[in-house]
Amino acid sequence: MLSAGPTPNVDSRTWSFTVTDESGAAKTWTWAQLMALPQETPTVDIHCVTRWSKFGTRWRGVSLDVLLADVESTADFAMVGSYGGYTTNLPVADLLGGKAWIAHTYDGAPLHSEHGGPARLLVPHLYFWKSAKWVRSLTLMPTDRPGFWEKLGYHDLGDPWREQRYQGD
Ligand SMILES: Nc1nc2c(c(=O)[nH]1)N[C@H]1C(S)=C(S)[C@@H](COP(=O)(O)O)O[C@H]1N2
Ligand SMILES: [Mo]
Repeated sequence: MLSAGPTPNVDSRTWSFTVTDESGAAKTWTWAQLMALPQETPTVDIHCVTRWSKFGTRWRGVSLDVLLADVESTADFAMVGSYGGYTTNLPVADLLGGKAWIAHTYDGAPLHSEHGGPARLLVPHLYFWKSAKWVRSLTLMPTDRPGFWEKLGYHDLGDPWREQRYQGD
């Protein structure tokens, strides 16, 4: 399970990322605006639900702490959306506190389109299906709703240390 559909052709010149809060207020960043924000270079281990892990992967991107700093919200959940239609849900608490990034660089090079370029969500402490490739939006939600794989039975949180692969794990 790598991509649920074809690789969408997303150009950084037209790419944007929008956060919408539970009142419907939206904030959008263009590529240039994303690049002008403080950047971080996390080195992290990633875990796919199909049991592979990759250790010490090197990324560069913007922390969700930065992107959500000025967003007025008390919502506990988020739905992340991608170019191409993929969605995945996760608790806001798992996006904050230095645990999640909008990543645009992998191993020192621009993120390859197959791996979500120009930018993807990176949430390494959860199973990798939460790390939406070709990321485009984040919608804050007072109550949890299932995303693409979650509707098909995958777990709403997906903690690899608790082996939360499927609903009920
Ligand atoms: N937009 C989108 N993001 C996605 C997926 C997808 O199908 N579409 N698959 C997920 C799954 S199941 C995995 S394991 C990883 C794979 O990332 P990779 O192709 O960079 O290895 O992307 C995740 N993000
Ligand atoms: Mo996966």
